[in-house]
Amino acid sequence: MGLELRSLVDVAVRVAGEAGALVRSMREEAVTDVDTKSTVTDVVTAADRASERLVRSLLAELRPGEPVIGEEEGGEAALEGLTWVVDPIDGTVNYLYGIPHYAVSLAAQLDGVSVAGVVLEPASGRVWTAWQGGGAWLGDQRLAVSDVTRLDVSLLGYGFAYKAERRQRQADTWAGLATRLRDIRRAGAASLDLCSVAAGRLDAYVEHALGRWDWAAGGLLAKEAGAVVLLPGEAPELGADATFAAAPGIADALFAALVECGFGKV
Ligand code: LIP
Repeated sequence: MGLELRSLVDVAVRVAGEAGALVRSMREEAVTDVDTKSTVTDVVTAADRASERLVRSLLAELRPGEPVIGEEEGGEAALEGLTWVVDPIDGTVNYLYGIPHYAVSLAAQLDGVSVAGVVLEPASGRVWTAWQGGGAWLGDQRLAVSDVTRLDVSLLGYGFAYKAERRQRQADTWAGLATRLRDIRRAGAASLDLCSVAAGRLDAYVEHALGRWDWAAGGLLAKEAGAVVLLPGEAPELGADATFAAAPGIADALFAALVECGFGKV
């Protein structure tokens, strides 16, 4: 199986690489063709759509018959066998504003569990990869989570919901949490936040309301790098749609602090 998973990573890297090149090349035109989805701040550009179309077309050629779930065109997971999960641009708001912190995220899932994946940064060229049992990598550098053991010196990545009323409740939970941490970072791309946990650039990351495409590749990277990872539905105390990834030395303390500060009720 190891060889097969490695070959899935190679497919993902090739496909995400072509989509990333397209996204980077068409930004000037793409940001003039913007729509919104769930709220006026939840944007989708022509590049998001073009990237997903390209990913789907390439996968149909390279992996015929395997279903694809994508942020812009949806899709259903296969009842058996492999499903591909794509976020054609993760960090779309950053892309729109010209902030070079966005990614193409592509993962292969077996029965809904990620087994291989890539998070590719078109702006920097950085390629993050992982496969089940094969570790997490940035290029050819093997990744490991931080060895932090104290919450009060930990750096937490976070994301806010698009819906304003939920954002207010999320902000309210910080009243109790902010004084217990070193600091927070809100970078705007879930897949890259999870990669940062894998690389020890963040000690933990939490967010509500992510799509499968947001966490499918990054969650595998964080887990393969040694993080405690809880995906939506796995930590009801943090909320039914919470994603949690933390270095093992602070995972329990952070989980308890989040619950105590009402994170699970936002
Ligand atoms: C984004 C996530 C981010 C979250 C944003 C948005 P998108 O994904 O990566 O963590 O806070 O609200 O969901 O929409 O750019 O693919």
